[in-house]
Amino acid sequence: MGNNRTFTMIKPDAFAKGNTGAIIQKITNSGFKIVALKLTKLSPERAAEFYAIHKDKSFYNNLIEFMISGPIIAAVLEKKNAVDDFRALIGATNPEDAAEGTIRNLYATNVTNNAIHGSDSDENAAIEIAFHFKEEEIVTY
Ligand code: DGI
Repeated sequence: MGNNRTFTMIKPDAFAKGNTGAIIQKITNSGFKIVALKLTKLSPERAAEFYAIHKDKSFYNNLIEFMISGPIIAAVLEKKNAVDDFRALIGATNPEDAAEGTIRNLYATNVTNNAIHGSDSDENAAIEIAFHFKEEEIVTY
């Protein structure tokens, strides 16, 4: 009852280091239900569209270059209070500021190579889910 959705990507650094399994286990152990999941690689165009809000930032080019550098794992997660609880689970953007035991604390390398994405609002979660998944790819169970 009352579950809602968030969107996540395991980023290229965490995938390349072989941390995908450990991260998915931590996500499911924390009460999130995976309802869609895929391995994909962002094109430069799609990465630019996903991060369009940051296009004027100093870190934008590094961010896009990093996000297209290898495969990502994209997923839709369900839980009560999914967006906020998932942001708490992943920790602060900069792993130096991420609380002990959070995914970024455990698996991120630096503020750019920070292992994982989590939507920051219900509105953005809906946009990001639709960006990566067709409705028929999201499983009800
Ligand atoms: O929602 P987050 O991923 O925690 O953070 P965000 O939406 O503000 O930024 C998206 C990504 O952009 C973030 O995961 C890493 C990168 N980024 C954000 N702020 C900085 C940054 N990269 C660098 N190098 N420096 C920053 O201050």
